[in-house]
Amino acid sequence: MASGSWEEFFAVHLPPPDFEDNRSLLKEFCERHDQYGNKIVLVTSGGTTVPLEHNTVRFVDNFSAGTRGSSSAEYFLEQGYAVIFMHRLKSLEPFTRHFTGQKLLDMLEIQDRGPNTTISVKPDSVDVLAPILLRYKAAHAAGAILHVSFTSVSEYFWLLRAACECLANVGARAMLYLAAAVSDFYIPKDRVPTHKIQSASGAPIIQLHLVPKMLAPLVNLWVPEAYVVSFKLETDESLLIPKARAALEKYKHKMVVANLLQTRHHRVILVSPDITQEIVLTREEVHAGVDIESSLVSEIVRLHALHMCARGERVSPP
Ligand code: PAZ
Repeated sequence: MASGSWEEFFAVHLPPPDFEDNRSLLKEFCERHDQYGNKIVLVTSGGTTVPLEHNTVRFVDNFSAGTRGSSSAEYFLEQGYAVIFMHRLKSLEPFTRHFTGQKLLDMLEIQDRGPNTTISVKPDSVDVLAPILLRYKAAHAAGAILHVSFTSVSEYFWLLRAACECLANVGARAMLYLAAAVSDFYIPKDRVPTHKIQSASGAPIIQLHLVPKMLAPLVNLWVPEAYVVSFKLETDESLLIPKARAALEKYKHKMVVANLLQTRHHRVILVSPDITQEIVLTREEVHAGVDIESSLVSEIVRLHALHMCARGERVSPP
């Protein structure tokens, strides 16, 4: 089934309730950093949902824990970028991603003395916590990171377009790093029932429609000067590079980072019109907990600098 146009999508799907607040935050953030000539990256992270009911009990989800996006955001901050971190609510976030589950509580010890109870970090955890806490505090004190969140695919598109509108003025100093896993299929608003689908009515037949491809207006209309990096996730190796190349050919953006679900944390392939470059972590690096995003972000930052030079922008060191 053919997808409707992106204009139609925005006409039919209303903005989320907190949209104007987020738009103001995005505008203030971009204007402040633009004023100082800073580079700004929009990192999208996590998966979008497609609700099956307006009062949503059930939804179709896209797989992504948010590891790629949250880790990359930290490396962009290290490289001197201002970061808009646009993520799926409750997916991994920069800095706190290191302490999921019980990890943070396990690093603490408590001296239970009634009203004089004290809580402290265990001596052998200080070396782990301190460097992350220092980077977190520094990023927040400098106002270098803005968090905005989405859940459904339509919330994602509204935020994406609003962020692009703010980044348009930043020109070639803006980068879009689109690591979120965005639904390819959705149910048009007028076909979504208001209330929970009842099993008593029998097994529902749900027809999904194609989501319009937002990369086309994004590259051509919304942020034509920006350095745009999209991601391609596949599970079949034979499709990975052909599909990455086809996306570049179709949307004419700067780079596709191709990865396979099974190996995404230790192998990525950077596909641009001129090069195909693989980054692979060694077994030792994987064991040592090295993030592949460290090398990935370094390489993309280098290519962004070339893009800025080609457009006459001064490249400031991190
Ligand atoms: O968030 P995560 O680390 O679990 O996964 C990252 C990823 C595989 C979702 C990302 O690298 C990616 O490929 N995003 C684009 C997905 C897509 O093709 O829609």
